[in-house]
Amino acid sequence: MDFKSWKHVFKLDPAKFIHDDDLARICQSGTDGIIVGGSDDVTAEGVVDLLMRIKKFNIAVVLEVSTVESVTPGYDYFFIPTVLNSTDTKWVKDIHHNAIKEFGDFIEWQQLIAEGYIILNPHCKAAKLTAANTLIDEEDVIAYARMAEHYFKLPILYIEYSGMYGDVHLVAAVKYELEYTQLFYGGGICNAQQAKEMAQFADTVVVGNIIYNDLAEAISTVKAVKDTV
Ligand code: 1GP
Repeated sequence: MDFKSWKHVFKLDPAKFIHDDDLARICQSGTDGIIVGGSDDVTAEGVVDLLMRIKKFNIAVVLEVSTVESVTPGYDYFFIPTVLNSTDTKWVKDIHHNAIKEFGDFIEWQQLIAEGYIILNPHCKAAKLTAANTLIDEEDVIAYARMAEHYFKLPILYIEYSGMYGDVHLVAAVKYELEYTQLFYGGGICNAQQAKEMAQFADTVVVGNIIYNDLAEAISTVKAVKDTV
């Protein structure tokens, strides 16, 4: 169940419909875990409903928290994004501060895992929502990676290209900087070949939207990642 060994995960959006049969195929695909997360229309009902359906399968499940209201018990971990290239401190630490102020006495700290995000697709919803500065070059990204590894000592650094296949050279350059911090890559993976390419460098490959567009291609990414050494 330890996320540190995860090579492949699927990210399911609680605001999107997934048929029971398709969910079963995802959960039984051999993937290492399921992340429940999305930035739009995330409601407590949507999150609970999806969690209950995933819980029928023997698979680790994580809530990637986008709104405090959607937090419910039952997850193996809660991944908490802090957007390193956001220009608004709200998305770096203010929402976090408010939540801890309100719920700090009840938090199971060992279940909380901080994720440093670098959002690099300017057109994705997360970039707009968090006012991410995506006009950054490789040097900037490397500096964020060093900040994550050496300064904040974050357990996870997440290179996020949501909806767009990213720059594999950049992912390779970031990986070169990281030892303790686990590198997640997510964005635009539509087939096994792309999954394999990113798996050469990312510790953990995240596959999202293709689940809803082409389930067979989505499933094919599991073996592609697992076979990459
Ligand atoms: C989104 O990184 C994930 O947060 C996955 O991206 O939906 O583009 O696969 P895609």
